[in-house]
Amino acid sequence: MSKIIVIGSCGQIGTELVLALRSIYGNEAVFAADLKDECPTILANGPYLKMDILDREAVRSFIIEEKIDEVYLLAALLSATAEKNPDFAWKLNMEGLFTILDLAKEGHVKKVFWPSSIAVFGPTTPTDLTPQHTVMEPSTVYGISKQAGERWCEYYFNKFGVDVRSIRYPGLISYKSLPGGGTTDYAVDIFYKAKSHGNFTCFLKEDTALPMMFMDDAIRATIELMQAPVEKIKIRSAYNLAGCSFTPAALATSIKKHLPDFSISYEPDFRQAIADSWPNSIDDSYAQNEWGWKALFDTDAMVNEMLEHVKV
Ligand code: NAD
Ligand code: AKB
Repeated sequence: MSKIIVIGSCGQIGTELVLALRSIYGNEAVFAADLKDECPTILANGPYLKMDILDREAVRSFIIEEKIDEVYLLAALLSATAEKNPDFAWKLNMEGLFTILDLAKEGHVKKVFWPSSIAVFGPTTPTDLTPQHTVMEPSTVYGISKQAGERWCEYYFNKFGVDVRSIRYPGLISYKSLPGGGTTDYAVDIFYKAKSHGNFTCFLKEDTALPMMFMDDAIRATIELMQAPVEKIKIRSAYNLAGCSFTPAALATSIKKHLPDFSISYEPDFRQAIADSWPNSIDDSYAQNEWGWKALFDTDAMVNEMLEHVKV
């Protein structure tokens, strides 16, 4: 039975990923690890430890002593937060990755999951149905760190045989935990404001289309990618992944089908420039063809789930 650690477990993805992995591998087999002192109640069904991914020696000791087989490395600064603190974002997003890739290179870890993002694309990338292989000139520190991370993952696979797997997640939409400082966060906040206030002020312009995905699809994709037979994983940088794609105006229209009095207004801020540099939609045919990926939630299905489950 595999022993697993999820580092950055208390964030938007980690919370749901830990719960999903525990339901497959057993509660005791999946360690949740994060900077936070206390284990959040939602993750109290299994082991939790306080861990700073930047403390390379502590991370190495734990993983070696506990004989961890698989690492999911989620700790990072996201796009909007990273722009406010670029030096630290670069340090956090890169150093943690090297610590884990080196452990795998030395044979202490069998498999690594490290997420990339649609932020690897930039203003010169084709915006509609962005292909897997295309121009990538990211203009944010977050995107630069993800692109560099992808290159290093591929390098460690080619040179050292490290079994590292990755997805370019779109903006993720969830109700079990809140997003942590991204440009796509509006697409979660809108549901809380729609239910509590009946109106929402969006920090992006109404016609800003972005690739998005409901969290259930993202968690399923992550687990399917990690469970896929090694010969099916031909891309060792990161796979494009598509869920749904919409503008703030289109999302508001979908919400209004349930809440007819809902209204939206627009006050774009610095995140508009980040969003403008990212694709409108993604071509994920490589993920579909190589390991059988298929999204289940379109925009209306995601909106149904969010409005049903968001608690205000
Ligand atoms: P998040 O900000 O919600 O969670 C990150 C977690 O990492 C937090 O709980 C934080 O406390 C923890 N953390 C921060 N610094 C740490 C450190 N030094 N040591 C240990 N833990 C630390 O982020 P998320 O949305 O869950 O994203 C996880 C990963 O997925 C990131 O790499 C992110 O770039 C990537 N990603 C997320 C999205 C998305 O829409 N959520 C999209 C694309 C890619
Ligand atoms: C962000 O907006 O920074 C993230 C992402 C798409 O990587 N949600």
